[in-house]
Amino acid sequence: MTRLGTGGELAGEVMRGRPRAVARLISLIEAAVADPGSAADGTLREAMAELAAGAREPYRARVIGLTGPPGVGKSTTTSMLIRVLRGRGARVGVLAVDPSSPFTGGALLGDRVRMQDHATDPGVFIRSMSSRGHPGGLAWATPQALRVLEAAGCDVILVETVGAGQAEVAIAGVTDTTVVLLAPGMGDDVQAAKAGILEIADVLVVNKADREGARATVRELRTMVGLATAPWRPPIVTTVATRDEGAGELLAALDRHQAYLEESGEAHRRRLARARDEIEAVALARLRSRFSALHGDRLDALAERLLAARTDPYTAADDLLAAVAAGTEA
Ligand SMILES: Nc1nc2c(ncn2[C@@H]2O[C@H](COP(=O)(O)OP(=O)(O)O)[C@@H](O)[C@H]2O)c(=O)[nH]1
Ligand SMILES: [Mg+2]
Repeated sequence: MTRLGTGGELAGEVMRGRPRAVARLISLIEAAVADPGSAADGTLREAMAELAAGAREPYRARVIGLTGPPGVGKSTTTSMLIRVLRGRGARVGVLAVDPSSPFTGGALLGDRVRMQDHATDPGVFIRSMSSRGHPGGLAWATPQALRVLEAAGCDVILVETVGAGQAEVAIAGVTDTTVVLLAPGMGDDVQAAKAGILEIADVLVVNKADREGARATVRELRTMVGLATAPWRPPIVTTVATRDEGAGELLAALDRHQAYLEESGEAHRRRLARARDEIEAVALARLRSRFSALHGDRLDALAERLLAARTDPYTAADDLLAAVAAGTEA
C-alpha cells in the first residue's frame, strides 16, 4: 500500500478514487483551517496543484446542498438520495459540514450512522468537516474539499450543513442546487428557517410527511412560494425519508432545476462564482498570514506613527500593502 507521503502521491491516489487518499487530503484541508495562509505551502498545496495538472476534463460535478433545522431529516434524506443516484450509476460524494462546532465528530456522528448503508460502496465518498471554531474557515475549506471529491470522480456531491442561520446561506453560495428541508411540528426552528428560505431554496422538501401537520406545512409554503417573482419557483416535494418515500419526486425536482440551470446559463455562472470564491478565500488567507508573519513589527510602527499624528490611515495602509507586495516577490 502506498504511503501517501508527498502531495503528488496523495493527489495520484485521489484521482484513482482511493477513499483513504480522499479522506487524508480532506483532513489536511480541515487541519489547515486554523492557519489557512501557511497551509498553502505544504503537502496540501502540492496535492492541489497535482490535481489540477492531472485533471483530464473541466470540472463539472453537480453540487447539491441540503440544509434546514437540526433533526429535520437531512442525513436520512441524503442517504435516500445516495441510493437513487447510485441506482443510475452516478459516483456520489457527501460532505457533511458543521459550521458551528469547534470540534469534529460530535454532531456528525449520528449522520455517519444514518449513512452507514453506503459505507462499503466504492462509488460513495462520505466525509465530514468542521470549522473548529474558526470563523470564515469553512468558506476557505469547503470549495477545496468539493474540488477533491470532484477530482476523485464524483459526478454529484451532496453537502449537508448542520444548524441554521448565516452558515447555511454561505453554503448556498457554493451549491448548484440548494434543498431546504422542513418538517411538520418543529415550532420555532421552522419559523426561523422560513424567514430566509425563499432566498436560498431551489427545492423545498417537507420531510416526515408521515407526521401530522405535513399538509398544513405544504400549504403554508405554497403561499410563500407563490409570492416569489424569481424566474425559478422552488417546487415543494413531500418525503418520508426513513421509508424512501418521495425519492423519485425529489430526484425529478433536482433534475428539473439542473436543466433550468444549464438552459439559462446559470450553471456555468454558479460554477464560476464557486471558483472565484475559492481563489479569493485562498488569496485573502495568504494575505492575512503574510500580514501577521512578516509585517507585525511594521504594523506596530505604523500604529505608533498614526497615534503620533505623523501619518493618516490610508497612507499607512498603502505602506503596509507595499511591504506585503514586496514580501511576495522575495
Ligand atoms: N417519522 C419520521 N422520522 C424521520 C423521517 N426522516 C428522518 N426521521 C428521523 O428523524 C431523526 C433525525 O434525522 P436526521 O436525518 O439525523 O436529521 P438531520 O439532523 O436533519 O440530519 C432520526 O431519528 C430519523 O430517523 C421521516 O420521514 N419520518
Ligand atoms: Mg444530519
